[in-house]
Amino acid sequence: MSSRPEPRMPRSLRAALTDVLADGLRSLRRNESALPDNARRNLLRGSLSLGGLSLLSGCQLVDEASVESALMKVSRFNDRAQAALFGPDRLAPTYPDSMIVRPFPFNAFYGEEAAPDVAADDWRLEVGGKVGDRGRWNLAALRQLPQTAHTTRHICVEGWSAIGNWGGVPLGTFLRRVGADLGAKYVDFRCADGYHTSLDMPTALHPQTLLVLDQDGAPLPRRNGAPLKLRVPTKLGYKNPKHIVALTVTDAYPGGYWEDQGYNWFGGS
Ligand SMILES: Nc1nc2c(c(=O)[nH]1)N[C@H]1C(S)=C(S)[C@@H](COP(=O)(O)O)O[C@H]1N2
Ligand SMILES: [Mo]
Repeated sequence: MSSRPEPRMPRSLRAALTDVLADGLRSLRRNESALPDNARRNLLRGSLSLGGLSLLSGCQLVDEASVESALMKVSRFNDRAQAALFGPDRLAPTYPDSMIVRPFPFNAFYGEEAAPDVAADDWRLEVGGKVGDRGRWNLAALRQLPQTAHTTRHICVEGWSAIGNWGGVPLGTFLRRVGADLGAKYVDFRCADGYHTSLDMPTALHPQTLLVLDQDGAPLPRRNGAPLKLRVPTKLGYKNPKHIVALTVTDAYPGGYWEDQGYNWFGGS
C-alpha cells in the first residue's frame, strides 16, 4: 500500500494568510462593541482561526491556487466584517491646517512624469448606470454644486501617510442630484490613466466622501489627480481614484486595479 505525503503549505503563503486573517480579527476585536449582538460576536470570534480557515473558505489548502482562492475568500469576509461596522456617524479624524504636508506626496502605478495631463476645458465626467440623469458633466457645472472641505490623513499601504486638505462636492450630494439608485450596491470609478476602483454605497454616501476639485484651496494639481479625484478619508489610498473620467452606479461587483490583484476591496483605514 502506498500513501502519498500530505502537501504542505509554503511558509510564505502561510505567513500571508496569517496576516490577512489577523487584520480581519483585529478590526473585529477593535470594534467588538459595535457588533449587533452577542451571538454574532461569539460566532465571529469562535470560527476564525487559522485552523478554521479551510472550513470558512470551503477550500483545501494544499497548493498555491487553493491558498490564493482562500485568501480572496477571507478578504471578501473582511469586506463584509468592515461593512457591518461602517456607519455614516463614524467620521475619519480631522487635523489642524498647520499639519498639512506641502507639497503633497505623489503616488501611482507609474512615475510622476507619466501622470496624465488632462485638458480641463475638454474634460467631462461620464455618469452612467443606475442613475436617472445619465450624461456628461463639465467642471463649471460641478463647481455650481455645494462645496465642502476637510483636512484628513491619506494612508497608503506602501508605508507612508500624509495630511492634506481637499475640497469639493460631497459624493452623496452629487449622487442625489443625478437621481442615482441609492439602493444599488456599488459606485465604480474609471480614470484617465486606466486606473479604476469602486466603493460600497454606504461609503459613497458617507458625509466625508468628496468629489474633489481643490487641494489646499487651489485647483487640484496634475500629479494629485486633476481635474477631479475622489477623497475617501475612511479608506486607504488606493480607494481614492485620481483623474476620474467616468462614474457608474451598479449592482455588479466592479473590483479595481489593485483589488483585482489581491488588495482588500473594502480597504478601510
Ligand atoms: N488614477 C489613479 N488614481 C490613483 C492611483 C493611480 O495609480 N491612478 N493610485 C492610488 C494610490 S495607491 C494612492 S496612495 C493615491 C496617491 O495619491 P496622491 O498622488 O495624491 O498622493 O492615489 C490613488 N489613486
Ligand atoms: Mo497607495
